[in-house]
Amino acid sequence: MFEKVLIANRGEIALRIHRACHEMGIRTVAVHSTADAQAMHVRLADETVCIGPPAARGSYLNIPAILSAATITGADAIHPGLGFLAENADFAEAVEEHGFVFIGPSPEHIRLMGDKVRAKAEAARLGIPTVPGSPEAVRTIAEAEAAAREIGYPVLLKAAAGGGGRGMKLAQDADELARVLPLAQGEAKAAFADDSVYLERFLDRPRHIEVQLIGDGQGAVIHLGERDCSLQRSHQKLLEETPSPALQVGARERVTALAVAALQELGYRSAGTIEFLYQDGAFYFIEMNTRLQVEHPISEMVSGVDIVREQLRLAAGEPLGYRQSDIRLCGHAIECRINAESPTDFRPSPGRVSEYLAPGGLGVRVESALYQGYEVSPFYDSLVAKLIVYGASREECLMRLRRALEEYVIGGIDTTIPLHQRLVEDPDFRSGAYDIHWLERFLGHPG
Ligand code: MV4
Repeated sequence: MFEKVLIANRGEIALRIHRACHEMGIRTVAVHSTADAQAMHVRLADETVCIGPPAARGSYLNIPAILSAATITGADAIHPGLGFLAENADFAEAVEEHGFVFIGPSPEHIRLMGDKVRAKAEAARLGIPTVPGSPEAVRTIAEAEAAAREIGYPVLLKAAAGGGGRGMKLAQDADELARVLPLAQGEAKAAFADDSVYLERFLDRPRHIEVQLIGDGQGAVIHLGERDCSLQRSHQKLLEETPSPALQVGARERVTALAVAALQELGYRSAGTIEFLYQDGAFYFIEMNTRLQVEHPISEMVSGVDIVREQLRLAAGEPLGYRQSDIRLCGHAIECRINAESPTDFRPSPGRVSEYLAPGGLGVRVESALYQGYEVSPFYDSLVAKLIVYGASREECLMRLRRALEEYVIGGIDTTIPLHQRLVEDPDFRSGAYDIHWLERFLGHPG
């Protein structure tokens, strides 16, 4: 096993990785920007290296600075966390070329899944159903219209280099398609330096269901069930739960079996997630994430598997060592993302945390790097805490969630806690009857 791991991240996820390392007797190196000198991930680590200025481009995205920090501290391996460099295949390659282990999948798998057109073709080849669409990027209006006639309107234009929903455009008919194609290409070019866009049939009220997978790159792959991530606003997830209240046992078995078989065929190593849209009883592949995800703790709560420990073990070359039948998915878990934002208009709310009291008790887990006196920086993502609650049933989980939200005190900044409190009282949410558009309507009817 590794002796020393450099954690190329910040905030709650850097703490999460530090904790997994220390439980395994691995020493940690924190890297940080000048804005994060007082951050919790820096305070807990065994060694720290300042790698640059507050703006992430010069620090958490600064590949030479991170590799230098690994060299001077004598780290064996680098964990990228999530966001920042976690799905940058060039970074994974550079880490390996410099003689460190990259704690994640192979650079080839990261690169494959980063190209949404290639990823979709690969998914289809691996037997995963995909949304009907253009098999390749469309360049001209004539090409786009021909593809749309095959698919049927309405169609959605998506950036090939994109993901996460940025730059998507909807077209109801050929006229609208001709109008939005250049807009979509322009936005794709600006956001991803690649103007390739492709078309898909538009699904009007799907749920977002994703399957958590772990492979050892030696043929063994297991799943930890699905997560329902349909509660989103502007492609930012607000709350996730597992199991999905929308899936019957048969549908769950179908989608997890498909996902496991695909990653076996790929020879995938490390943790990964396959995302699906689910509508009218059918699943459609949309993307694969080749990283640890923000919402991974809910899968840990129902499975008992420490996903970060598994990433570390597998990166060190250990085999998985257990089978699907050794995993029992039990109970229900919900994660609330708590952002330093106004709960009404979502404007960022950086500043000093004047008071901090985290909830506790049976079935309650808090993943956060906050402490009393900490200054929430305006430079980074506004996620400041994740409240994860476990219950034997969804009912029990909701009771406990309401109680934990009521206990949580974060003073001095605005947070989205009041929004979550409103959500847990809503009859639609409580019944589990929501799709990806439900939250926007809920937010449109305050109080
Ligand atoms: C779609 C879709 C409807 N039809 N594809 C948004 C993020 C990206 N990963 C895929 N996304 C979507 N793709 C087809 N063919 C609707 C969305 C979508 C969405 C998906 C998951 C969760 C929230 C969403 C919010 C708006 C749109």
